[in-house]
Amino acid sequence: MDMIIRHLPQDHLARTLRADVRAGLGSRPRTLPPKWFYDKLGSELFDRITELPEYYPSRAEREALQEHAVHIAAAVPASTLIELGSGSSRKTPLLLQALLDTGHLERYVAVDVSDTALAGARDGLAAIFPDLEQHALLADFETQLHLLPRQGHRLVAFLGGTIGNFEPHQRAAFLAGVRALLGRAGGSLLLGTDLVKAPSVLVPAYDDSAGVTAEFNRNVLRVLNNSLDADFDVDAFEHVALWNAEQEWIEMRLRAQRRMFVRLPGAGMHLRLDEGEELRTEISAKFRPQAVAAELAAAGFTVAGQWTDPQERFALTLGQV
Ligand code: AVJ
Repeated sequence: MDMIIRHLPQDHLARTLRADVRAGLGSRPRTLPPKWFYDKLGSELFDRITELPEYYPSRAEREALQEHAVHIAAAVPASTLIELGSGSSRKTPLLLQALLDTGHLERYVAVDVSDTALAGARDGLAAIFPDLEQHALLADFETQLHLLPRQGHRLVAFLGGTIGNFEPHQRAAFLAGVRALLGRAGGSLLLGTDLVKAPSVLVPAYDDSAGVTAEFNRNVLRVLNNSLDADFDVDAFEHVALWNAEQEWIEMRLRAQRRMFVRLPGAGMHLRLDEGEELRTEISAKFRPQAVAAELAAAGFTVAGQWTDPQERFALTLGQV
């Protein structure tokens, strides 16, 4: 069995972090891209989030896969499954089993920015599928799609609703990038999207009563402290989750509870924050099924199917080239 973690352009992630922090914290509203949540602790906190009673998306997507993985597999003769933002790959076995059952699947490629998540996922999958050829790619799917493998009939899976972390213009660029990657050889994209629903369900999913999401949110400041030698007083920030009804996305923010001066030597900058000033750390867009299909079509995909969990909370949409 092949089990490789390729650390591609060695310092790519470090340079991207520095550039992201300079651009995001240096402009208004101040933002940080959500990909930097996922160091070892952040990945563990996210896994705990997926088990919270309020955080329904992971369970809803799992139910959708349980019911429909066979339908997806029947529509795609994939020999290579590439999963973007694979994290702990907890739901992947459902898809892998269905694809293996069709007799076409030869390999699985996990792509994530978290090396600890990749290593854990690889070991977990090897225990279930000892004969599966696995590859793990430590890479940023937003900027490094060109590193993905080119052999075989490729099914790119982008699950979990992670596409909701992109702003609309980033989303269009990303979908066009996947479309370009599949090129003339063709292939498919399976996209998981959380669906618009009542704010009374959405907001608690991002502001749980146990405070795990608050810790996850604040952890991004720890990542900056560790990677950029910054001196954020992590506990001086309050977790905020709100529903932006106009944009139809959840926003997570960190609100400074006092005035502060923060040094970020690794990014060559400092920051003055007023009391109450906020950093936007994540958007998590929620979708309408028709709009997902339209965005895939606009990026050059033919929509071959769309499935949801029984309660219609979460959608899986299959685009083909
Ligand atoms: C992993 C990006 C899908 O947006 O729901 C969970 C991350 N943030 N709780 C999401 C997250 C706060 C999650 N994704």
